[in-house]
This record gives sequence, C-alpha cells and structure tokens, in this order.
Amino acid sequence: MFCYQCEETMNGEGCTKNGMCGKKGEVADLQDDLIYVLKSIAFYNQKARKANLAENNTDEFMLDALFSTITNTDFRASGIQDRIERGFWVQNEIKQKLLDNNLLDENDLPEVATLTPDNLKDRNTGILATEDEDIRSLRELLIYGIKGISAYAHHAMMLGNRNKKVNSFIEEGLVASTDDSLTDKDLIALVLKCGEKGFDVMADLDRVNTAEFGNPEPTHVNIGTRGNPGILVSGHDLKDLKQLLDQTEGTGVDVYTHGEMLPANSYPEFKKYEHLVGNYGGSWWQQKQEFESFNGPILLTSNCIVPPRESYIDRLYTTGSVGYDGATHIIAKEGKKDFSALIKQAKTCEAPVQLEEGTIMGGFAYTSVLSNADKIVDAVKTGKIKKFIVMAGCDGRHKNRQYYTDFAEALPEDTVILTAGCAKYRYNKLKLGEIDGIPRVLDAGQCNDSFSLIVIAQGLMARLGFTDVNEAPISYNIAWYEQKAVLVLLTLLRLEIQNITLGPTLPAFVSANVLKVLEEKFNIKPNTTVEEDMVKLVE
Ligand code: SF4
Ligand code: SF3
Repeated sequence: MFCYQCEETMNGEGCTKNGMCGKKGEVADLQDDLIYVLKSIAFYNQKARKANLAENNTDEFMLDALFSTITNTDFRASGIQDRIERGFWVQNEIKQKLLDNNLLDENDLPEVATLTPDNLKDRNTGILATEDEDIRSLRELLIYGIKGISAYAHHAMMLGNRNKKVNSFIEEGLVASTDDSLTDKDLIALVLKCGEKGFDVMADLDRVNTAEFGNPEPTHVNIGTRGNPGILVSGHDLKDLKQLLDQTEGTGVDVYTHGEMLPANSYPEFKKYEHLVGNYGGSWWQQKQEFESFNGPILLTSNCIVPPRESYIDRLYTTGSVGYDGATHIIAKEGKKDFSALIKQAKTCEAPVQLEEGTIMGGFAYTSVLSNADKIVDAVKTGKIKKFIVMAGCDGRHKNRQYYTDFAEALPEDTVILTAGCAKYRYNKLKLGEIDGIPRVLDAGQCNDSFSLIVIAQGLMARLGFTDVNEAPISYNIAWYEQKAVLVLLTLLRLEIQNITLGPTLPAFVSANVLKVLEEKFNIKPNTTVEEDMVKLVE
C-alpha cells in the first residue's frame, strides 16, 4: 500500500504497511483498485453523458464509491470489494449501451478503458504508478478534491439534489488523472476548476439542507445529559438524523449529536424534537472514550469513524458510505432506513454518563449573521472589531493541534473567529466572550458550511465597501485533516483568496514544485508558532 491522502500520514510522507488511521494495507490496495475502476467508468460515462444516455444510478454509485475511500469512512475490505464488483457491472452496462448505439470504437480505447475484472490484478493502480512527482502530486490533489465533492454531493443527493455539471466534472477529473498528455499547467487549471465545483456543491447542499430543515439560527446547544437511555448520531448526514428522530419520537429514547452533527441542533426543524437533547462530547478522534461512556447505540452516518473498542462495537451502527467490520450496517430500502434495532437496543442500555454541562453556541450561518450585518459593520467601523479570522476545517488527534486552542486564546479581544467543521472543537468551549453582543466565535456549522463563511465574508466585505477580497479585514488560518478540507481549500484558492495559513502540517502529496506554485500564485503558507502567525494574521 501507499497512501498519503490525509494529514496524519506516516512521518509526513506516506503510510506503507497499515494506515495511521487504522486502515489495513489490504483495504488501501483495494481502494486504489476501486478508484481505478471509477476512472474506467468515468471514461465511458462521459461519452454516455454526451449522448444523453447517462443514468442517475451511475452517479449514485460513483458518489458513494468515491466517498467510501475518504479517510475514516469504510474500513471494510468486503465493502470496497463489493463496490469494485458493482463497478465492473456498471462499466459493462454503459459500455454495452455505447456499443449498441454505435458510439464506441473498441479498437481505439485508452488503457484505462480496457480494464476488466481479469486484467485488474496486472494493473498498477497505486498512486506511485505516476512516476513524475509533480504530475503525481497534481493528479492526487485533483482526486482528493473530487473525493471531497463526492461526499457533499452524496449528502445533497440524499435530499433529492442532482447536479449534472458536478457529476460531469467528477468524470472529467477522473479521466484527466489518467491522461499522460496533460501538463502541469493543465492539471493546475483542473484543480482550480475542482475548487469552483466545490463551491457549487457546497451551495447545493446548503440549499437542500435549508429547504428541508430551515435556516440555522443562533442556538445555545445543551452539552449535558438527562436520565433516559439515548442514541448518539455522528457523521454529517442530516437526513439520517431526521429519520432517526421521527422513529424515536415517543419511545422514551433520547437522541444526542456527536462531532460534526452538532450543527443540527441549530436548525428549526430539528429544534422541534423535544427528545433531541443536545450534543455529547467533542470531535471525532475522542470517540473511543465518548462512545464508551455514552452507554447507548451509536449511529455513524459518514466519516469519521475510528477503529472501535471491543467494549462498544456491539452498540455501533453504520449507514451510507461508512462501514466497519463488526458494526451493524443499515441499508436504505426505497429511501427509508429502519432504525428499530438501535431503538430496541437503546431501551436495554443505561443513560449516558454526563461528561460536561452547560451550553455552547451554534447556528451562525450566513442567514443569521448577515441579518445582523448592520451591527457587525458598525462594530468594524467603530474599531470594536478589528479583524475576522476564518479558522475552519478539520480537527485531528495529534498534540500539535493544541496550536489552534492556543491561537484562539491568544487572539486579541477585538477579533472574531469564523468557524465551520470539526476544527471548532479546539476552541468552541473556551470563554472568549462577546463584542457588543456578537460572540467572538461564530460557528457556521459543518465543514460543508464553509460555504456559509464565504457568503458571510463576501456579504460583510460588500457592506464595508471593499471590492478586493484580499483587502478586507479577514485572514485565514485553516486546519486540514481529510479530503473534504482539501476541497474547501481549493474552493478558497479558486476564489483567489491570498495568504492562507495552512496547518498543522502541509499535505505530503504536495510536491516541492507544486508548493512553489501555490506559494507564488496564492502566497499560501504553513502555520508556524502562535506568536509568529499572530503577527502575520492579525497585526
Ligand atoms: Fe495513512 Fe491517512 Fe491514508 Fe489512513 S488515510 S492510510 S492515515 S494517509
Ligand atoms: Fe471532521 Fe472527520 Fe474533517 Fe467535516 S469529522 S471535518 S475530520
């Protein structure tokens, strides 16, 4: 195996035996094969799409398969193997349709299109098959951005959204990553196009989320517990939460959010449920302790799952693209998921052990922030707010992430943090206070709600009279871990945002030359120390 797609990759270079995340070498190799099968499907489906022969089922398959390979999503060899087999079936169906319509010359196919179940084992599907370090770097940057797109498009699809342009770009990018005629410049253009599609897909997800569940509103979210047995929901999928809340209503079983599901507590539609008690625990990497002390069943609706302890694996359920051997996987039937097994088990469990008490604030999506824009603009004009710092992205388990807590604490009192994603858990329980009633940490939601931060930044900038995005009093200190954060970063770059500070370490898949281009074009920089970065980002 060779995998370097996430921030905690071994020695900052690449995982080569088993993943630092717990992914087995066998699964990593299967994921490489799966991605290669998807590239083959993409070749055929591009042609089918042009001829109006593409099927929604193919998009659904592609989104789920890509999503399953994101860090901390599907750890099962069987889960990935199953998608490979289905992938060959999909590839064959499309190919046959093209042949039936005289749209394919079988004697003129690129290598990736000649893939079959029999010759798969003879192909080098690994990342290192691309020898040129810079081309490899750009191809992987593109693929990781596409994985990020797939996750958000999948959540949006669950709520009925289909964006043909986004799905078509996924195919374009997958095929481009096999095309040896493309130069580094061509690939850079595609990487930035990926950022553009990232914006579109986050906008799609925001649209369907808010249409379905209302606009998030500032909310004090309870972080304590009460005495009933409960079910804990983690991951990112709001439709799964909705189905669970409907099925648990009146059963005496409470529901709590965990990790990236915290923002659900701020949507009007979810606030209606009296048995949605609040949020339990912190970010994804703390789940081993927190799932144990929760006592009841846990539902993972997407990443991040970590290899569980034996003590709670019998209470662990997965659904959608996420999976783990030993956990029970729940499959949708005609769009409906049956959570009765969790409810039945919850009734036999003790109530959660309380870890903390009080509340934390959430719900600062663009609708709620911009409806208070006058107040915020006044605070900027009168000098009460000097700077906004966007601290969005991912959290991670390594000690160096203490930097983000220290940075948030050290920020001067005339600064406001704009956050989204699980990165927030490094500072969302600090008592950072308010400026004229405006909290100093404005939490827009999940990582996909980075879209909201962009709309907030653009809205405030317009009201403050700035025409250049880089002139506004906003700086960016982004934390990344997995591939959705890669997509968010590409989106920021596509919007020509300069001077982004990125940490806690730079991606191993960015080669020295690609980094040089990013530095020259966007002045992107690694984070350093709190003191040094404070000067760069605030002074
Ligand atoms: Fe290593 Fe990250 Fe890949 Fe897991 S996802 S194998 S930790 S690089
Ligand atoms: Fe977090 Fe996994 Fe990236 Fe949605 S839950 S941001 S790491």
